[in-house]
Parts: sequence; C-alpha cells; structure tokens
Amino acid sequence: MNTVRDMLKLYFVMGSPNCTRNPRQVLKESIDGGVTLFQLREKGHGALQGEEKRQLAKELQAICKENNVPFIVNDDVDLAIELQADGVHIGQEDEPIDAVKTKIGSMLLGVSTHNIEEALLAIEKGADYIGVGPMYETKTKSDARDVMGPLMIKNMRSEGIEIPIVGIGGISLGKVRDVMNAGSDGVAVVSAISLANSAKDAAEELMNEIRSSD
Ligand code: 3NM
Repeated sequence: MNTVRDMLKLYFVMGSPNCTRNPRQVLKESIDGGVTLFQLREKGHGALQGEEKRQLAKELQAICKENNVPFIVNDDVDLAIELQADGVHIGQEDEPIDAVKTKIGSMLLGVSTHNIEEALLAIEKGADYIGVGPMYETKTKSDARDVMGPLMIKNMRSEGIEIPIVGIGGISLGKVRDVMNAGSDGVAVVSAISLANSAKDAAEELMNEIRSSD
C-alpha cells in the first residue's frame, strides 16, 4: 500500500468544466503519464449534477480502479460514500471536518487550508492530508483566496506541522521545484494537465520534475 505522501506526489484534480475533451480520455492519458491520485471536482460553469454527475463519477472511478490510482471525491460526501470512494476532499466552507470524518470512517480525508490555524484545526479533527493554496495565480477557481506562494508551506513546516501537504493553485511545470522545496509532498494541478494538448506528456513532465526535486 502506498503511503499518503506517495499518493500526493502528482495529484490530478478535475471535473468536466476543466476539460475541452472527454474527461474520461483526459483521465486515462494522465494516468498513463504517472498521476498518483485523482480527485473528481465537478464544480464551476456547466458542472454536471444529479444522475449525470453520478454516472461520470462512476466511470472515472472505474478508470482509476483499473489503474490502481485512488479516487477522491470533492465536497460531495454522500456521493463518496455511495460509490465507496477512496476518500473525500473538503474546503473550509463545506461541512465541519469532524462531522465528515465521522461519516466517512476510514476513507481518506483531505482538507483545503490557507493558514497555520486552519492547518492545525484540520489535523486536530482528523485530516489525513491538507491542501495549501493558492500557491500562484489561478484561472481555474473563481473564488480562490489571495496568492500565498510556497512560503506558506515553508512556514507550516517551520511551525512543526508534519502532516502530508500538497500545494495547489496555478502550478505549472516551472513552479514545481519551488513548491516541493518549500516542504510539499507533492503538487495538485488542474489545468496544467486538463488543458494540455497531451495529458500524458504533461503528467510525465510534471512527474519528472517532482522526482528530481525530491
Ligand atoms: N483549489 P489550476 S486553487 C481547486 O487554493 C483549487 O485551495 C485551490 O487549478 C486552493 O491548477 C484551485 O488550474 C484550482 O490553477 C487549481
């Protein structure tokens, strides 16, 4: 079994609004390129809902299963439980962390955090990993907070925060090294893979950079 730190190396986060091609194809290619964890984040303009969302989730989960890549659901705790996903990722505006933890039992729990207080609370309430962002300017999340840069991860590590961390927000190939050097266990990306001409090549290049930064 991979550790959470291993899984976080190249974390691909995506929903159908983030793709200009079939998301199933994009996910397949990205896994061929070396993605280590996948999160379905079906949010934003044109996001699928209800049965359509459930169907997409099932198909993407099946692709992950075939390739031994853990499948995480953003936000929708009920869907994650129904599909027996490998985990749930929640933000600060979602259900309280401890309530989600109680519902999901041993499934992985990821929490988006933006400062040291939120990180400490997430740890206290049972998060398995935290996302820290936005590292850089991002066009993908319209309500993203102010850019904080990799320094926030560095500060968290200096404060003794040891939980697995993944940086997110505006991370492109050239920025991977700074995020990793700040103490991140991996990088989480949407558009760097979802909008690349070849999701496989993009993932491969990101993974090479992550490995060489370790
Ligand atoms: N969460 P891209 S930024 C989903 O700051 C998400 O918590 C963020 O997309 C946070 O890699 C973000 O295309 C979007 O910039 C990341």
